Amino acid sequence: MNTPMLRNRFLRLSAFAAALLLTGFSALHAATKPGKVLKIGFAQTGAESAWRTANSESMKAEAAKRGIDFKFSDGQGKQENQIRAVRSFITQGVDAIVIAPIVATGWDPVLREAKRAKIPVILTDRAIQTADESLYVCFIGSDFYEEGRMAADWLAKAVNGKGNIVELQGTPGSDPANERRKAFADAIVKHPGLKIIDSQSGNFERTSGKQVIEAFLKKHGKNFSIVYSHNDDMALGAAQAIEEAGLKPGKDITIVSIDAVREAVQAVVAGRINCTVECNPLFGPSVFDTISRVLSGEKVPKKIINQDELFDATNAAAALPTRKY
Ligand code: GZL
Repeated sequence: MNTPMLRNRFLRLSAFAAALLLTGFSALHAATKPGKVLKIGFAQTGAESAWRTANSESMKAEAAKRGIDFKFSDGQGKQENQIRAVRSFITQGVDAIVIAPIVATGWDPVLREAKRAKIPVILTDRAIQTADESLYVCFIGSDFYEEGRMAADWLAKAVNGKGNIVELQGTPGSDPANERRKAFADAIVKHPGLKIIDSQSGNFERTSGKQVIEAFLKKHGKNFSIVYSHNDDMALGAAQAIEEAGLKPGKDITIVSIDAVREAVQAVVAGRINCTVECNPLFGPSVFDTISRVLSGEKVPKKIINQDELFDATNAAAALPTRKY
């Protein structure tokens, strides 16, 4: 092939590469063109708890405020519903997909479909287990391991490192249940007087939390003096079961929980729950800010962690008036 032919081929290839590059960028930037209405799909886990209600409201309110065409899907507690919703968002050609993955595994296939469709995926609230971190842009949520550690450290001090514990676990296979269980167990190793004598899932739901503690009271009688609950809805159910058994929650049985929803902070003030570690659900603004950055081609951190604090008898009353959820 002589030089002019080579030169023409090189020029044609360069023009093709440039067109590809410009098309890629323009697709991203087109999503943020002034006046363009963003289309965002959100696959929510369900409506299992007060925390979830606050989280959904935060996302919906922020989307409305920003004039976003927001496609909200309630997974009703089933991963297959969430996966179906993500596939529908891909078919609709949304600009970005947000997922609160109900469980941590089984996401790679549908995330690969989103990647092939060049639709960025943001994970919120709960993380996933995957070998391919390129399948999602970033995770926005709390550090569940830290929450479990904070709960255990608070408890060890409150009961002088002694007592039998029953544990109310969250949704089996979910990131918060996995991390909160592991963190708490890791933290109480330092206190041989603290022992988890039983553990069962209440699926983050109030009724189930009550039923599990009713069963534990029958099975263990007075052989436990502490309930560690992975969320407030189950802790409030536990407090009810303890009362119906003629005991005083917060006094006869210490209750340590996580979420810091309003009703639980009120229960801390009333002395029915002893401590709740915050897990802030109000990250709608942070999610949509992050999506705007991503669609503008900006690099964002792989993890954006919300800060959480702890409420007990020393600070719950003062915090209550300004609690936003
Ligand atoms: C935590 C969230 C958990 C809450 C529960 O980010 O996934 O799910 O702790 C909720 O209340 O049901």
